[in-house]
Amino acid sequence: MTNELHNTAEIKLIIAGLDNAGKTSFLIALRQKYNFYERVKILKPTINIDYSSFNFLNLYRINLWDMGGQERFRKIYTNNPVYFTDTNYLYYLIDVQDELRFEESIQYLSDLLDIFRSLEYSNEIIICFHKYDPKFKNSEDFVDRIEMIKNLVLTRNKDLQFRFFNTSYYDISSLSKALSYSLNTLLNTERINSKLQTIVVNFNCNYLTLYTSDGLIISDYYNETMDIKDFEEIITNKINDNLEFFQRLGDRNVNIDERMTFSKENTEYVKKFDISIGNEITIFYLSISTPLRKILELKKEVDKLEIILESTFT
Ligand SMILES: Nc1nc2c(ncn2[C@@H]2O[C@H](COP(=O)(O)OP(=O)(O)O)[C@@H](O)[C@H]2O)c(=O)[nH]1
Ligand SMILES: [Mg+2]
Repeated sequence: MTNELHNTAEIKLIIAGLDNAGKTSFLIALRQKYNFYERVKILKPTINIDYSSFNFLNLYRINLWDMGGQERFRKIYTNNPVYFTDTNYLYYLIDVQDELRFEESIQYLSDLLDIFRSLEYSNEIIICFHKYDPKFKNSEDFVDRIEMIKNLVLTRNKDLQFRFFNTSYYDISSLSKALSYSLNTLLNTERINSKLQTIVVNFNCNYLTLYTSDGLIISDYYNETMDIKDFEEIITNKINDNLEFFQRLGDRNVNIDERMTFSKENTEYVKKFDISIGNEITIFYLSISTPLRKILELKKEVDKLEIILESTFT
């Protein structure tokens, strides 16, 4: 007998890359941010694969496989494609600070891609240019390195699809953005995204983010002028501020589910949704910034999201 009321879909994500690329720290940072502590264990130290798994929205079990990148282990994986079967997404980390090992890293990637070809993997391969720390943000040298590797990977693998992210352990939102990308695709969030798209267009939004009380971004939009630096300064701070605000209300047993702030140029609107998923209530927040003052219309549109969230996740 099982007391589970619903099935949990299994999702398998593999994080690969050379030793020292930052795989373990990438996962540790995500675990810290999202409390992914639930089940972390080292599988057979002889093959050096770290495995961790966690529940997402009570609906999915996300299994993260950290494939240790030392040469002696790499041979074991590449000779045993079974480790890679049923992978939903492959993440490959390249240390952008370690120019001396680019060639080796591209070679290992190429070995892995051959395996994924043979397994008929058809999703995008997610390449993270990792250790792109905030202090290198304006470095032309780094931009050039990344452009060079991108071109190489794309021209040598025209039969495969890629998605590139710049990530750094010192920029936690860069890590969650990279992770959210695959999860969003796997979670079937099209209806949510198309509703949000309508809101963005109708209200000419500066930005819009849908996230959980763990700070996991489910869906987001930023207008063209928003760069990575703005993202950090504006969005991350806003999310933290909103989460704190609603947390404080909750601590005082005050039941308010929206927040509105006006500045000279913009209206900021945040709405909290309590959605019952499985046996538990999951809290979502939708934050919107718009130059318009059409408050009633905005609320009306946002309210419609509740039923879409319910039908997507239950
Ligand atoms: N500067 C910088 N160092 C990092 C970053 N991520 C990891 N590191 C460091 O890189 C080293 C290797 O990291 P680790 O996660 O053990 O790599 P793994 O061998 O791929 O698992 C450690 O000293 C980390 O502290 C990053 O984004 N920026
Ligand atoms: Mg490691």
